[in-house]
Amino acid sequence: MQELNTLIASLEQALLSLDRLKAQEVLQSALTGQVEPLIVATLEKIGEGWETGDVALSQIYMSGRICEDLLNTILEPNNEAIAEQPKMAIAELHDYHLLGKRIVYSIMRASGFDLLDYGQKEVDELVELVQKNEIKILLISTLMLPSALKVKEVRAKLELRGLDVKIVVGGAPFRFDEQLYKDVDADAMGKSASDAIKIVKTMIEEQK
Ligand code: B12
Repeated sequence: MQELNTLIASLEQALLSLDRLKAQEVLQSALTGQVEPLIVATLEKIGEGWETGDVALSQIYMSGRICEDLLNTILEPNNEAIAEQPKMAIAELHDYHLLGKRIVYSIMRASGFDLLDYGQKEVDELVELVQKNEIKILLISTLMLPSALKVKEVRAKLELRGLDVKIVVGGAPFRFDEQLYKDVDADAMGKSASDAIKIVKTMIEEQK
C-alpha cells in the first residue's frame, strides 16, 4: 500500500502535466477507501496553486475534468443494491463545480445506493424534477456561497408544492460554515461521500 502523501504528489504531477494515463495509474494503485481523500487533497493543492498564481486556470480546469472522467472507470456501481431505498437524487445547484457531486454519486453507487444524477440544475428545474420523480431524499452540492443560499429557495418551493423531501447538502460553503445548512433549511450537511452514506442510511432507518 502506498502512502497517501506519495499518491497525492504523483497525482498532482500527472494532472498538472495533463498526463491522463499516469493519473489513471495513480488512481488505480490507490485502495478504494483512498480514492476520495486522494482526489480531494490533490485538487485542493492544485487549487491553492491557482490562488497563489502558480497554476493556470486551464490546468485546474483540466485536472477536474480528468478526475471526473477517470472516476467512471475506477468506481463501478455495486450490483448488490441496498434493499428498500426511498427515491433519491443528487444535483449541483446553480454553479459548475461538478467534481464533488460526481465523487459523492460514484461512491454512493459503488456502495449499493441507487440514485439519480441530475447534473447541474437551477432552482425551478430541480424542484420540477423532484416532484416528477417523487424524490424523497435530495442531495445538493454547491461550491459557491451564492449557490448555497439558493437551497433555501429549493426548500420553500418544495413546501409550496406540499412535498416532504429530506435535503442533504455539501460542498465548500458548508464545510467553511458548519451552521449554514440550518440557515438554508436543509436537514443535514456532510463533508464527504462517506458522510453522505452515513446520513442517508440514518434517514432511511428513520423513515421505516
Ligand atoms: C476546481 C475548482 C474550480 C474549477 C471547477 C472544475 C470542475 N469541473 O468542477 C474551475 C476552474 C472551473 C472553477 C471555477 C470557478 N471557481 Co472554483 N474552485 C475550485 C476548487 C479549487 C476546488 C473544488 C474541487 O473540485 N474540489 C475537489 C472536490 C472533490 O471537493 P468538493 O467539491 O469540496 O467535494 C467534496 C466535499 O465537499 C463533499 N461534498 C460535495 N458536495 C456534496 C454534497 C453532499 C450532499 C455531501 C454530503 C457532500 C458533498 O464531498 C466531496 C468529495 O469529498 C475550489 C476550492 C475549494 N476549497 O473548494 C474553488 C472554489 C469553489 N471556486 C471559487 C470560485 C470563486 C470560482 C469562480 C467564480 C472563479 C472565477 N473568478 O471565475 C469560478 C466559477 C465557476 C462556476 N460558475 O461554477 C471559490 C468559491 C468561493 C465562494 N465562497 O463562493 C472557491 C471556494 C475558491 C476560493 N477559495 O475562492 N473552480
